[in-house]
Amino acid sequence: MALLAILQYPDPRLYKVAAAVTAVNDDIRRLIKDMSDTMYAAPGVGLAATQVDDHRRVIVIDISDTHDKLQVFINPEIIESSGVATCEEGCLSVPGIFDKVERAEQVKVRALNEKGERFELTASGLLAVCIQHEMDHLRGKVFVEYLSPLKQGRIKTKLVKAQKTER
Ligand code: K1U
Ligand code: ZN
Repeated sequence: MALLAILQYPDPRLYKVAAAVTAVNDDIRRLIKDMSDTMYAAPGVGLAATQVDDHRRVIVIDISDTHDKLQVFINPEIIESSGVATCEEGCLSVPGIFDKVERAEQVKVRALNEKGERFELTASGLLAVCIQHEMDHLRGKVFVEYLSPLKQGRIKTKLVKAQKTER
């Protein structure tokens, strides 16, 4: 089992835009395994490759209580969205910070699975929130950027201070 280091906000590498995966091969499957081990150990319900400093379009999500319903999204695209919902979000790259974010209530996603097969899925509730949150990571966006500049400044100050005392 390989646990990967999770980048902490405001690390500039979190702002990189991920590139499309060109072949779903053993290298990508190793990344998926390492990312899922890292997500379960954190613990979290999702993880984007960006957060482990790998800038390819790969997401893992498991919103089950039993940790046995891993969902893998390679090169995800939202092809339909509807409604508006506000949900309290957290992020493994922004430890200890939770705040409300408004997003689409339902999304239809097209992606590849770990075998390289194309699939489409319609999601609502926590899964829809998680998909949108992780897809934001792939385009270099962290959820705190939806908050006011005042809150963003406070969060940045708090986390930079915490990271200095950790060293
Ligand atoms: O992207 C990430 O850092 C993962 C993030 C996903 C997420 C959760 C909730 C709303 C939006 C996005 C997390 O997993 S934060 C940790 C968390 O929410 C959690 C941890 C353990 C059990 C249940 C939830
Ligand atoms: Zn996150």
